[in-house]
Amino acid sequence: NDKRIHHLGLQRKVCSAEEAAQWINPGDIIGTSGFTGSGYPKIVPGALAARIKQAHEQGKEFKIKLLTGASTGPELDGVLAEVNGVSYRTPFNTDPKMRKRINDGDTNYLDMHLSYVAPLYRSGALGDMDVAIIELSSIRADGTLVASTAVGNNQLWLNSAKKVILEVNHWQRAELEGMHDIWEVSPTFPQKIVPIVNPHDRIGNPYMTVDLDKVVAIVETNAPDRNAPFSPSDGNARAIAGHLMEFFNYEIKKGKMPQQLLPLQSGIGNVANAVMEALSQGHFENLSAYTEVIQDGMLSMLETGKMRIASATSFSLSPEKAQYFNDNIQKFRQKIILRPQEISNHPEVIRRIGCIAMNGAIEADIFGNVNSTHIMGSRMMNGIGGSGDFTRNAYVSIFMTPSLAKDGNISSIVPMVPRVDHISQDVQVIVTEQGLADLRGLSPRCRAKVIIENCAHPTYKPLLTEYYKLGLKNTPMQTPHFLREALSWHEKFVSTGTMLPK
Ligand code: 0RQ
Repeated sequence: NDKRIHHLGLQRKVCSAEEAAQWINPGDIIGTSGFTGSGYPKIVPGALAARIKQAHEQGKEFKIKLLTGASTGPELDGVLAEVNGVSYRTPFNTDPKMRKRINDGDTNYLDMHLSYVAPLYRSGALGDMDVAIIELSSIRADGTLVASTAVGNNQLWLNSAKKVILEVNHWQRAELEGMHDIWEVSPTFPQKIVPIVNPHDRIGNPYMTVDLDKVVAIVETNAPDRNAPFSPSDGNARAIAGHLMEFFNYEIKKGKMPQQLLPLQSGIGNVANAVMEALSQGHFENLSAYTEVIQDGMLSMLETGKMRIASATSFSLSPEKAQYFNDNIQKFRQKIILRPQEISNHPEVIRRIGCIAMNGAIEADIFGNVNSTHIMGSRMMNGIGGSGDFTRNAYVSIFMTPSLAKDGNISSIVPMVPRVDHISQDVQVIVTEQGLADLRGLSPRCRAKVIIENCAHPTYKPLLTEYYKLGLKNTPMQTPHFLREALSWHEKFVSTGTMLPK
């Protein structure tokens, strides 16, 4: 009685996941829904993985190219990585099995800004899509489609693919209908202005469209989103959140930010969630978010009224909060807008509305260059995700990281980062549990002093100061470095397991 497919013609396309997966051929470019563990297809990828496994056992080649919104879950990236079924993956991944394939060289991975996926696809650089697999919460009587908990690149994939497979997921609430805002940029230049001035502005339709003749299969599922639990916020995360609250209060006092702050963008993870918790307990009112993902902390603030509106492209919730959202969706329907990722992360809008960007970093160097993606310069962690979309264009760009990693054997503040994802010109504030460095307006030499003084752990502070002095002695120029030692901390960690001297 939970009928979700209201279009008579499409009802006749319902089949099993195994039948649906037969439409996919070796070498196909597949575009799926899914963004940070939400809204990805749950069962057709498993059936495809079984086919790939069988083909490999018979000595046949079978790999596909996989384009998504962002990270998905074990039932998509996980199962396909397990059978070594993906030759090319873009734009973002957090699945451990897929990460291993990427780092082992089995899967070519293009890590890129999430707002750039659609423009790059339209340019032809990513090839022509063969099959789209899109999770929905329902199909309306007129054949238009209601997305589930992620919008991502869905509409573009639906427009572009030669064949479309739909997964209608009964675990997703039918009441998601009305929460999406689907608006497409013009495919040619000059593009239309994106008419969003406030996070609450709705500019498009609540449904997606598809050429019904392209729909080859529809599968019904009842499976939860991945929804990884958060690690409870620890002392470091709370200290980072505390420094940030102080910073916001100071900006308000100076009259540089309004009492309700500016629209927040917040990355994923333990620290981001602790910041949301701190905001929910603080004195701020009427907050808003123009962000990529809605996490637990934001949902709580929307419920208590601390936050009035959140615009994003998907959810990234713990299992408990996801269940809570499903059980109480009426409370949230008017307060959440889910947009295509090209719009949720659009530089034009981010600049116009003046976001506060808050993202995690793996490490930063003493001049404020940030590495978000590669461990020790080579091993891919996740990818840049949307952090660059927001960082370059926000009103203020903040990076957060504990000052130590791996039991203190790694300093997150280093002489030189072996990988730059966010150049120093884009990085305005760095905050660790030790303190906050407001780098706005500072030259490299001044940045180095503030970062070492405010952000480095006491264990590494003297070593960083020593390095900086060596730099001043050897190359007393705009950006003093001592090249022979610039990456020696990383080299030492790789060969001895610690950045600390003996
Ligand atoms: O390793 O998993 O082996 O334990 O890196 O570190 O401290 O748990 O931090 O979960 O906040 O992730 C940058 C990866 C931080 C994330 C990054 C090791 C550490 C651990 C994770 P283990 P933590 P977080 C919106 C914006 C890019 C995308 C983005 C990220 C693991 O924030 O992916 O911002 N950002 N998107 O031990 C070596 C160091 C280290 C280190 C930490 N200095 N050296 N290893 N680690 N610091 C969302 C989307 O775009 C979708």
